[in-house]
Amino acid sequence: MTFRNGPDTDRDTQLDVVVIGAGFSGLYALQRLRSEGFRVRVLEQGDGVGGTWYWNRYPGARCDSESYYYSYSFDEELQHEWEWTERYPEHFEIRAYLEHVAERFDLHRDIDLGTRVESATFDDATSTWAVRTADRTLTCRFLVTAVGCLSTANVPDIPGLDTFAGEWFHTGRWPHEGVDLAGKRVGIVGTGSTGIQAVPVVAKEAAHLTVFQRTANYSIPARNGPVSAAERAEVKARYDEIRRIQRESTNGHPFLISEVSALAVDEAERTATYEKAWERGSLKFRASFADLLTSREANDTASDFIRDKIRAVVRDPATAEKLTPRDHGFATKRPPIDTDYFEAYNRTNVSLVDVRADPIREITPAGIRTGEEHPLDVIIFATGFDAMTGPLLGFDIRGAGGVPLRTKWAAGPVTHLGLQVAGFPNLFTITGPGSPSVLCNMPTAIEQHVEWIADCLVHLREKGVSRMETTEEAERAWVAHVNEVAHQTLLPQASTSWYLGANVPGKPRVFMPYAGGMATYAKTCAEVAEKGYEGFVLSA
Ligand code: N01
Repeated sequence: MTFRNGPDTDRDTQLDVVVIGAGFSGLYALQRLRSEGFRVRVLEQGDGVGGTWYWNRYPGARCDSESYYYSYSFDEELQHEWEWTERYPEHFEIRAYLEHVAERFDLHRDIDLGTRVESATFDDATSTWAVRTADRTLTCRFLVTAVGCLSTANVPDIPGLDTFAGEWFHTGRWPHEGVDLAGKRVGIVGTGSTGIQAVPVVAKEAAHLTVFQRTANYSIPARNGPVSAAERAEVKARYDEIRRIQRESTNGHPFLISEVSALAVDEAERTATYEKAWERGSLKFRASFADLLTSREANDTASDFIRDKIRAVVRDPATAEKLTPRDHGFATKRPPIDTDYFEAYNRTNVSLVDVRADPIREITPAGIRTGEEHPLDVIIFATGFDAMTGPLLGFDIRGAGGVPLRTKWAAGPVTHLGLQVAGFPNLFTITGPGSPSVLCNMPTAIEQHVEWIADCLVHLREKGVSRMETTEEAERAWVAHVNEVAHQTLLPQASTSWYLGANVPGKPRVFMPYAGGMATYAKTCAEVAEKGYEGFVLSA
């Protein structure tokens, strides 16, 4: 049910918290904050809950984390009653799950769907936020952004797109009624996680698929399949342990990274380890050895292993060579997993264009022109997102003194713990830049943030604090730490990575997520709270 209020009702003006977004973060923020007795309103631009999963409905869209742990852990009954059907849930199953959560916890009564926030302005005099939508203004003490990290579609500015006679779509804004690709000549631009999921599915439906690849990518087989009753029972019996490992891990997954260096074992043992991980499938491949993300030499062993696999799968040697990544190491960009991605290039109706060697010059009414014209009926942009900062800068946030967040972040995002920005009191950013977020299984990162914020607001209420704001000093120290930690890894070296903002022309190159690991990060956040919110100024 959707509530739409007239202006100046009590419900609009006497809120403790406004939460922006009703995906994984916003739903849990509402549940948790409301259960602590706060008056909360959630504003969601989509016409349904689900956030990222409300919008991403492209062919092949499913989660790369396994279903049983890409889910909430906060409610024992919820995790025991929900039955996942596949090892990796497809988009509609995740949406069904989130809709179930919204129903189960009676969340809809405090969510306004179809409500896009246009601006949020902090009022110094009252220490409140005014949150404006198209038809009203809500006033709240605390503003919590739950806008996601990968929700602002990046459609490349290619000349001639408006002249294209066929249809074009961005994967992150896929039409809800679906797109009939049968018998069509389809082009997919982009070979990140999304493109790699879509290619094999589209290839089966389209008359012909042309993939436009700028950067070749590594991918590990997902090995998807149905979840058996026995597997389900086993997971449910072990849920406590699974959730504990998730919280104690680097990436929020229920496995720990090996403590053995890839260089400490001989080649036969190393290859056997990789083979086993390849056969098992999943993102766990990157946990095979301790130093895949810290030693170039160690990383080369994994990268070479996958390059060999690509050559073994793809029958045409020239295509295999084009598909072989050489400009970055495995997992230094977000590693995709796939179902028959490389195999798709063995089909007679799939062709590959290397747009680094043969760049896209323009889009014509008939298709995409590189050195030659590729005739197309449909273009699918799997070109990713203006990640992490895009969703926060997509509306006008103004902090103390009317300073726009866009100005504050002109040279790149700065935060303390990825949770607050100096000069923006009472604003909390769930999975903001500077937190583990996208380097982590998202629900694990989200739950930690929501719980920290909720505990913090309870503390402020108990102490009679109406204004909380991080200091520039704490922010500077955290940004320096985030950079230092990132540079202890190979991650900043992948020059085309969206972690760095490199996929969006003109975006400042800043390594955005915190690479120090979820467990370390959560411990730091807990210590900050224990020390009376060190690095934050609390005032009445
Ligand atoms: O986006 P990407 P994505 N001309 O930015 C190319 C998450 N995710 O949507 O690498 C030609 O990774 C670009 O080339 P390059 C996951 O975290 C999660 O695939 O910049 N090509 C690249 O190949 C993932 O990492 C799931 O040189 C252009 C591609 O487009 C994140 O979302 C599933 C171009 C974009 O790849 C983003 O993945 C799917 C241009 N002008 C995704 N511009 C889950 O399982 C860009 N490209 C939850």
